[in-house]
Amino acid sequence: MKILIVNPNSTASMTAKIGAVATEVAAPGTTVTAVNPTDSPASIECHTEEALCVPGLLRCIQDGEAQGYDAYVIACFGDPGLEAARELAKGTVIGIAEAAMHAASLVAPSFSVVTTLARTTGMAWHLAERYGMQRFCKNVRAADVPVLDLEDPSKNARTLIRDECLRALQEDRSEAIVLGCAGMTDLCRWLSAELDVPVIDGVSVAVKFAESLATLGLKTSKLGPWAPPPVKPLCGLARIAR
Ligand code: 2AL
Repeated sequence: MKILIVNPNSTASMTAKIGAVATEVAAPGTTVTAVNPTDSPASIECHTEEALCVPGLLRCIQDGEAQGYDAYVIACFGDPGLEAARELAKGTVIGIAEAAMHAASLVAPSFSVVTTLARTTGMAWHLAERYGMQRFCKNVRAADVPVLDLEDPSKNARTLIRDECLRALQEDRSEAIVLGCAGMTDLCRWLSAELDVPVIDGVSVAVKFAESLATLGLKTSKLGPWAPPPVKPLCGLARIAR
């Protein structure tokens, strides 16, 4: 089975980190490839950047279709372009926020999301609402760590995130932590040991959900809103096929 992970930001070091974690959790016989568009923002931490990453992300999905991938993971916590990607893909497409929130709801009565910058907390609340996860989500908290600081060991990001997770457990009284950025994927194991509660990394659970659904032969329904987009002239940025 072949799973394509698309990191929709253009930071190759983050893509490599995501690919390494995904490969570690994948079953024998599953090949995981992580890619990123080269024509998207270096990180995604506002609505504008989320919109700007989508054409490049959709090109990656189109390329994946041409290469016969069985399933896809969108590795950004805003789940940008998720439904558009489902229109283009035959296999399942899983966003890491939806995967992480659903997984958290299976292992704890409630969870807190710990994300990067405060301005992204509203975006995560919207997703919780969209996925019916609001009743499990006690809070969305920001560690005030810009996404690209996660790539720079001198920035002390892991301590800031750990401390925000501890505050979440004490103040929100939630029983699990959802990591609110794909760039936190490599911190999951360390944080789990530090906090002694379930810490959910959306990249890892999305890979396992994608793998499970593909194993069961489940694909994206093409009946209705996730049918392929109508064929019409597309120009400039809107050209998603190469
Ligand atoms: C993200 C993420 O997962 N990748 C990125 O560039 N921005 N999400 C976030 N809340 O900062």
